[in-house]
Amino acid sequence: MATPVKVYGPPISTAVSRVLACLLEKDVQFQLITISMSKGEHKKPDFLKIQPFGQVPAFQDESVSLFESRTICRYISEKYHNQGNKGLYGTNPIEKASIDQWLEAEGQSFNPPSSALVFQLAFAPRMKIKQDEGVIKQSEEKLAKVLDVYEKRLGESRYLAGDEFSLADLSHLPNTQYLVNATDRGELFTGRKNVGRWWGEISSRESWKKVVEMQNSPPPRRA
Ligand SMILES: N[C@@H](CCC(=O)N[C@@H](CS)C(=O)NCC(=O)O)C(=O)O
Repeated sequence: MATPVKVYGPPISTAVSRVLACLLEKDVQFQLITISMSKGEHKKPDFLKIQPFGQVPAFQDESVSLFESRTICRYISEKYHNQGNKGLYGTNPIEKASIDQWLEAEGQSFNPPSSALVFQLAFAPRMKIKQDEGVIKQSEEKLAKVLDVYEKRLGESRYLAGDEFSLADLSHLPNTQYLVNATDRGELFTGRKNVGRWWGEISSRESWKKVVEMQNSPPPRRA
């Protein structure tokens, strides 16, 4: 039996949960090694050897070490292309290019305003950090413009890169989960007909429901 791959980081991290969703879609055995960010474990020298920026996730597959969640997802999808959801990263160059295009849109256009809103609206209050109203307003305006583009696209095709669920859709799950369920800005998604329909479909996948369960379970106790 193959050695399970290792993912380092807490499932509540959006970048970690992206990788977990991909592993579950691809039916890849993994070991989750919880890193306590509140204790600063992600800045310790041993961790920096596998994630030099001191961020989560880090990932290991035998002798391979990787960081950057979207890169890790691409690697998992390519290496384990014959198992789990076989079309997750496309099956030919045109499908892959379309998935890459929307993955880039997620990373470059969707993620900056949505992760700023997740931090300001969901995490800052829990961390007793003062919210920045200027950042909230600006991010909400930027995200609304991105979602107008998505609304049009999702009126033409069922998923972002075409008619099948792909890595491009998966990559949007973590930030959207927080915005819809842990802030009062869910309307940005559910108030748009096609985006709301898409969110309903992608968030009810078994893989994502398992990730949300992991986020809601207390971290394992360590000796
Ligand atoms: N682009 C990176 C972002 C990683 C990232 O920002 N991780 C956050 C948690 S979601 C983190 O480690 N923050 C702590 C820090 O930057 O010190 C990825 O997708 O892996």
